[in-house]
Amino acid sequence: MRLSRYFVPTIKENPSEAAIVSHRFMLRAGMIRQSVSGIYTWLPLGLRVLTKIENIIREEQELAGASEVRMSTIQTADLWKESGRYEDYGDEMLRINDRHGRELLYGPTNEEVITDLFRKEVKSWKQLPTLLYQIQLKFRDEIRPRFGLMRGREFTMKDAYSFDIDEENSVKSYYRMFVSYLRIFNKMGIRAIPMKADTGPIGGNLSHEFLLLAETGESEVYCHKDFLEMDIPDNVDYDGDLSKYFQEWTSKYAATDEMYVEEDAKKFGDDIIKTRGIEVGHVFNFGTKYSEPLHAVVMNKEGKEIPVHMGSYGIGVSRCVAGIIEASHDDKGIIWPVAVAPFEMVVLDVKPKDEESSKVANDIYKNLKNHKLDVAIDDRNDRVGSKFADMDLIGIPLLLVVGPRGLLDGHVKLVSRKSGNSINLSVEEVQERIIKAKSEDSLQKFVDSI
Ligand code: 5CA
Repeated sequence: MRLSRYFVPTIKENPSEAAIVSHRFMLRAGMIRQSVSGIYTWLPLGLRVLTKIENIIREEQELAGASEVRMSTIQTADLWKESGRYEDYGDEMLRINDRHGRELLYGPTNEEVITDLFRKEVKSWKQLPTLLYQIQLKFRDEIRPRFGLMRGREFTMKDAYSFDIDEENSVKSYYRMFVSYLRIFNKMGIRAIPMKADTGPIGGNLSHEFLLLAETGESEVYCHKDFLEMDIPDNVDYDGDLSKYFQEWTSKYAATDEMYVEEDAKKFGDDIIKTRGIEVGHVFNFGTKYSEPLHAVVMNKEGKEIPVHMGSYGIGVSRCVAGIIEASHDDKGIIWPVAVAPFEMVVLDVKPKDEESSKVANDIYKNLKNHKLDVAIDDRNDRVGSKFADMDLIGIPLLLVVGPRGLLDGHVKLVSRKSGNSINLSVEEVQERIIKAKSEDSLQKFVDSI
């Protein structure tokens, strides 16, 4: 990508409407713009991050045995009347009438629609377990949309739904998703800690929220400090026994203030830290809460019709973008983890008007692109100081500075956004090292080593 032809409307001043860091930087870095209160347009840079997060989720959900679907955003009110949630959901639900006066709504969540699909398609225990997920827009008419994407009205959610023959098997599906979530957040470059949670309007009695610790979080949390260092499940056999991971990650104390019980936390003494967190995911196991009223039944082995046991599993995809920024920034701008950065690296052409150095910059850019690097070239004819400031703001992990002065000495300069450190390398060596790191899938390690 050539930044001279790219749409990156960066802003120098702090926008007055933004109360938290992530909102401020997303506006300033030209990632999003508000269209109406709590509703946003994604600009190219922001959309790149969102898409990368979505793809990490896809990869890991498929590994865990879930299949992707896409339901409609508009739903019929009839299903919600059948489940008994239509009135309960209140003003957060955006209700719409079509030209025939039929009652529709913009989906705030999808338990009813997926259960309707399931009951029409699945009839026998032999077809279980069924695990479906989607990545899709939701609408909740929040009374106070705030903090940009953190609490929007329209937002992107990953929602998954599990269907099992009995309680025991549905808990197994719950563990699958639980483990998958630990891996998903880790891949995004953040640590989200599972905490005992209240179930709210979704219902059920087994539920965990995944919280990213950050001072700006909406929830107060109490968390054992060991969770900050605990190993993420690796080489997971999703058909094996996953309860060991669940036990490990719930063995010590972690709870949001709604669920906090002082006596339970006290056992861990000073190891409990009190801080704030951002809820980036929430998983629920709610048995037959929807399958009974909606009559989602299957034939069991004995030939008897029984309601299926269900769970639902959400990730606030757009909220993750904001959450990552809250967890990773400095006063100059965002510091993206490589896995979700809009570009892994930018070649900064210091003087696009200098034919010789500009050619070197362009050759490096093309070569790295051919080697599958997600690289852009900053070939804009701006002052170099303002280009550097933009790159710091946008938060590209690796910046390769190519200018006539360095080339005279035979080198280009590689800068890590995270540490601010830089190394001078020859044109050949810099490309070799980056290509090697990319091919070994160790770009983040490489960045951290600078
Ligand atoms: N049906 C279940 C799970 S699929 C459900 O809707 N769960 S939820 O209500 O907890 O939402 C799932 C995730 O969406 C939350 O953990 C949160 O990260 C995100 N989320 C919820 N409301 C908003 C909002 N207004 N703006 C941005 N993200 C939100």
